[in-house]
Amino acid sequence: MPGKLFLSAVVSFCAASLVVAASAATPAETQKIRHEHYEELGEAFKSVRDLTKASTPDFAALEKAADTVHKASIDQQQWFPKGSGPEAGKTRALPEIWTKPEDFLAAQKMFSDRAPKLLAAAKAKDVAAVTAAFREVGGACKNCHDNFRSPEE
Ligand code: ASC
Repeated sequence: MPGKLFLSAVVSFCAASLVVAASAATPAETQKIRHEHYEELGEAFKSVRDLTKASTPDFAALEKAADTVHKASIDQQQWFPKGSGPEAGKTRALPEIWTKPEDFLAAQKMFSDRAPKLLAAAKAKDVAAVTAAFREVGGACKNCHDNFRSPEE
């Protein structure tokens, strides 16, 4: 029935437009959202450290924080689309992110390779393993900051 077919085409078109609209952030918005993602990651990472310092750690909170860190380690590969560098506004993200994409991906992979260990240690309620994994993940944070982020002004 052509009427029904037309209606379903209209519905699909609208649905597709919604998807496009949802992902069409301006470069400045992309920078802002990226910044917020890293703030959230930093908070979660610091809470992992703080939670392990308690004599009786809150393991549920620890696992939640480690999970946030782990998810960010995967998601961050989507946070640097072309055009969201210094040309789009004030950012500490260095141009090398886009001019040396293989090196940047390797730095991101260092993080996503190490984060699962942190989550596993939190799930196992193994404080010593969390502390060790925290240090390793922190090394991946630092490696990327040293090579792909400009110093604070
Ligand atoms: C943190 C935080 C970072 C990393 C980094 C590790 O807690 O906010 O960016 O650790 O300093 O070297």
